[in-house]
Parts: sequence; C-alpha cells; structure tokens
Amino acid sequence: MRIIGASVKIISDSRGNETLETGLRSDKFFASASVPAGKSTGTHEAFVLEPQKVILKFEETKSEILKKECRTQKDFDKFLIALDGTDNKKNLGGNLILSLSLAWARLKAKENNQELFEYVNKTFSESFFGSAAVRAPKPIFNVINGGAHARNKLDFQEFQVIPTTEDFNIAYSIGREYYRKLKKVLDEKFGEENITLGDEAGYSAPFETNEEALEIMADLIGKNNYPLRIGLDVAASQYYRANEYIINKKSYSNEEVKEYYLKLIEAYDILSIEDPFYEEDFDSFAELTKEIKKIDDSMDFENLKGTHKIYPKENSRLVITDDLTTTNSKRLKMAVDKNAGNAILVKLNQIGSLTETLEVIKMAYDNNWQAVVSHRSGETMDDFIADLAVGVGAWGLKSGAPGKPERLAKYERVLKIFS
Ligand code: 2PG
Ligand code: MG
Repeated sequence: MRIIGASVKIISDSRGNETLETGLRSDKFFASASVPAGKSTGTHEAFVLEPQKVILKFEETKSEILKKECRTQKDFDKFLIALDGTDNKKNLGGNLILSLSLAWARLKAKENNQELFEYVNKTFSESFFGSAAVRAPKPIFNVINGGAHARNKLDFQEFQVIPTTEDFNIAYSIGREYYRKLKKVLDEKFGEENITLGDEAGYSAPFETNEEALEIMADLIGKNNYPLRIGLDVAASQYYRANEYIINKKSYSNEEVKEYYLKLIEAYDILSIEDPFYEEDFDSFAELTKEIKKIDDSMDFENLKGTHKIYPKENSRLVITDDLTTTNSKRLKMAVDKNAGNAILVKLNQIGSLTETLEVIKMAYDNNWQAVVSHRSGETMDDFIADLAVGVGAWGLKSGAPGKPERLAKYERVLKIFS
C-alpha cells in the first residue's frame, strides 16, 4: 500500500495530558489512530517520547514513510522498528510507532473493504498462523478505583465486576445497571458529596479498607442475584517496598500477601486477580497460580448452590499478568516457562506495534493462556482495542467503568460489531 500523506497531531487524553493522533492517506482513503497513556506503568514498557519531540522526529522520518511501500502489517511494522533501531523504541518513541502502526491497519482495512476486527482476525492468522474465532469479549467493568488511579485509602487499583453471561448486549446492560445501583449504595453510605470518579470512571469514596469495598460490591451482587463476579487489578508494584507489601499500613511478606489474596479469593469468590506481586517476582506469581488452580479443582460444580449455579465450570479463575509481562513476548516466554499466571493483559502501547501485540497473543494461545485486552488509565476516544479484542477472540476487554465517554467508546464499538 502506498502512503501519499502522513501527519501527526498533539491531542489531549482523558487526564488532560498530551498524546498523539496520527493520520495516514492512501490514493483512496484516510485513516487515523491515537494512543493512550498509563499511570501505573511497568518498567519494561516501550519508551514514550514527549509529544513535542515526536513532532520533530516525525518531520525527519516522514519522507522515509512516504517512500516505503509495504504489502502487509508485518512489513510496515518491521520497517518502523528498523527505522527506530533501538530495543525499546527510544529513538522514534513507542507512541509514534504505535500510532503509525494502528493508522496503517485502519487504512489497510479500508483498502481491503474489511471491518477493522476482520482485518485484525485475518492478519492474526496470516502473519502468525494463529487461528482465533471472532467473538465478543467479557466486559470487565472497573467500578471502584483505588491505588494510583484515585485519591482514597484503597491500596488495590481496580475493583471490577465481570458478567458471567456470554451475551455482550446483556452483559453490558447488567454492568451499567450495577454501576448505577452502586452509586446509590455509596451515596447512602458515605454521602453524595464524598463520591467522586477515579481515572477509569470507577467510584472513589472514603473506604477504610480494601475489604470494605469488596463487601459492598459482593453485597449488591448477592442481594440482586446479578450474574456478576468480582475481579481485581491490585497493581502490587505500587505498594511493594523492598521485599514487603504495605497494605492498609500493615506490612506483608510474599508468603503472607499470597495467603491474604487467597482468603479474599475464597471469601468473595473472586474470578480474576491481576498483578498480585511485584513486577519481577515470577516465582510468587507461579505459587499463587498453583494455589488458585487447587481452589478451582476442589469446587464441586454439580452441587453448587445459589448464585454459584450460574457460573459455568469453564470460567476458571485467572491470574493476569500486566506489569510482569508488558505485552512483550520475551517477558511472556519467561512467565509461561514458570507457569507464572494463566492470562496476559494486552496493551498495545506497552510494546508499541500491532504486529508485536499479535505475536504475544499467539504465544499466549499456544500455551493455553487467555488474553485480556486493555485500555490505559489515560485514554482517548479511539476504539481500536475493541476491534482487537473481537478480532483475536480475547477472553475479556478491560475499558473501565461505563461512566466516561472514552471508556464507553470501546464497549459501544463491541456492541455495534455484534448488532
Ligand atoms: C492497568 C492499567 C489500565 P495504567 O494497570 O491495568 O487499567 O492502568 O494504564 O495506569 O497502567
Ligand atoms: Mg494492571
């Protein structure tokens, strides 16, 4: 495909920080893409170059991009990676490379007369011989925000609800209903004036402990018999200090924090836990994964009572790796070799190109890991991740709570694909 025009703009993300939007033009079409930004970022993520510096870099390299004619996504992404020439995309910036990569994907999909998710699905099978069934992911609603994403006492970053129904339309509707009801519960308990929204549109309130938030969530699920389970992204690197974890002002060793999580998992029937340990501690991830599998294996699914009955057996619990693996196949290989988890969180901007992202997902699938596609806490209105999740048949899509436009955009796109 020949590119006849390319431009990069500086736009604002949902936190008001500067980020990039890139446009590419072929003979017939125009396509653009913008990139998000994280706050609880992993050390091994691709380098983010300051937007103003990106503009200068882009002007230097624009002629190369216009000269180069690439046939496939892989060719284009490889060309950009070679142009950058560093290990972590430090020269051009992972943000510039990703925005070009995603704009190219959108443009190519238009050239092929395909929907973006179809293009992703085809590219996944053609480039990596990976086959994935197009399907709607489970929406993962981050209804209470803590950690680096809110100003409150919660150590854990994300308190999520995950619908157990396969029907996305119903799942989305239940998620929104739960989110509305939760607001009422919190208003009554803490006073309306004390409830605010965190970075990902989840509520922030003066909770004293993580358990207090979990208790309120579980109670609301139980009372209404909602087909929802609880998920957590604890983002443990944020409360890790030299060999100890500080939770609610108390210090825990690796072993103690593992026991603490296991207690919570059993007490609140938690379906998934993300980043339970410091981002280099593969061994503790492996230990917890082993213990959680034991809980799942010991469950008598035939004789479960009450709301448990609606949980299908195939919904085994997930230990999700985010900062540990940073959407990087070298890191995922290390995690897979140690059984340090069973699902990878996929963020395009952690690695910085569509091709490398698909490569990581292929590796995950080959090793019987699940994939959960994720937004960042600083988002734009771009909904690329919805098509990515659908196109690779991801287990889940994490796009925050259904309460701010940049979060809704992704869920709405999935809804549109399946309507
Ligand atoms: C996470 C993400 C997104 P951030 O930790 O999973 O929810 O947060 O974008 O701040 O890294
Ligand atoms: Mg995370």
